[in-house]
Amino acid sequence: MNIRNDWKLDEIKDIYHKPLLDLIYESATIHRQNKSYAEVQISSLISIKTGGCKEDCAYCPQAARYQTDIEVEPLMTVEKVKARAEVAKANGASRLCMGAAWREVRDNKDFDRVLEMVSEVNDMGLEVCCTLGMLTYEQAEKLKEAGCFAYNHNIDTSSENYENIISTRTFDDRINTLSNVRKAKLSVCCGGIVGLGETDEDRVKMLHTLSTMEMHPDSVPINALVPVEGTPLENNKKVSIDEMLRMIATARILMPKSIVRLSAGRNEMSIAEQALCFMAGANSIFAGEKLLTTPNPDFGVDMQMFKTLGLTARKPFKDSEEEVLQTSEHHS
Ligand code: SAM
Ligand code: DTB
Ligand code: SF4
Repeated sequence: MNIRNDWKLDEIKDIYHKPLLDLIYESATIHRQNKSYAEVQISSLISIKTGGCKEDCAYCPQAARYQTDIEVEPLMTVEKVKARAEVAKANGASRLCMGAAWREVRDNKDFDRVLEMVSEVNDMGLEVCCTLGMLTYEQAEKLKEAGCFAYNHNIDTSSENYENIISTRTFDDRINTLSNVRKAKLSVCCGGIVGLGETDEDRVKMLHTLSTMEMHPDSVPINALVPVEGTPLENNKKVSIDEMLRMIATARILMPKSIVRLSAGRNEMSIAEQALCFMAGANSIFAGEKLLTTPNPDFGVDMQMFKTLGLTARKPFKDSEEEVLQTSEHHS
């Protein structure tokens, strides 16, 4: 399969604006060239440090400056994280993603504790992903050494729209952390949010940034905004299914080997709507009753959906020769 990093904005625009069923047919055709198109990777999220964040991301219930119902909680204990990881593993998750409401990682005792969590969860046979805010190269290396597999750091929207959503850091700060993550040979998880009030052009530009990276992100989460009371975006219009489908299908066509994750927003979607997303090329979800702070479908409900749709849960990369080959091919 030909992987391109030289997509032009106009090409992406043409793909994104195709008649919806033509677009889905095209992305589904590409998706089906991947042998394991019916396998869906399951990630489970834990908020290891909740609320009280210094940043002003307009969508985020964890930003200290907005009056939301979130209770600020200190960094979890390693024991508690392990217990949560056991539950996720028993429920079929192959990856555990630990999220912290931090602007950036500091070299202190808290980071040491996160490194211990990473190492313990890795020893349980789960792929570990972290999302902790900005990172230096040295910190990315430490995570890698501790057994971290992937790092999530979203660009969220187009570079042009970024300052309308976040003022406490820049788009380039984001890109800089992503390059530290890549350099430390962590798997890169990077995507964005639909429903922030962005235009179609912003969406196309965001996909352009992702698909023209020297190496495509290994996974691309597409989140629908979960509007939370007290945040500046609390009254934003609900993202419609055709908008999610356009994003997922275009991402699948542009980045054929990447995992495309149908991320936040599934709680508001029917099984039929999610089925279309899988058809269009989504091959990963966040499972478990909570995302970081907002509700998500229960494991049981998702397993029933998998059964109905004939989907299976993907094993951790490290358990599967085939997946290792596929990713190293992408990484070379
Ligand atoms: N603090 C770290 C950071 O911002 O990178 C890690 C955690 S942060 C909550 C991870 C991602 O969650 C954000 O980049 C954003 O894409 C997503 N997110 C946060 N709040 C959201 C919401 N209300 N709806 C959809 N996605 C959201
Ligand atoms: C991502 O792209 N989405 C996840 C994960 N990466 C960290 C987070 C979604 C958060 C939704 C709002 C909440 O639950 O707080
Ligand atoms: Fe903080 Fe991350 Fe929320 Fe922004 S998205 S306010 S950095 S927790």
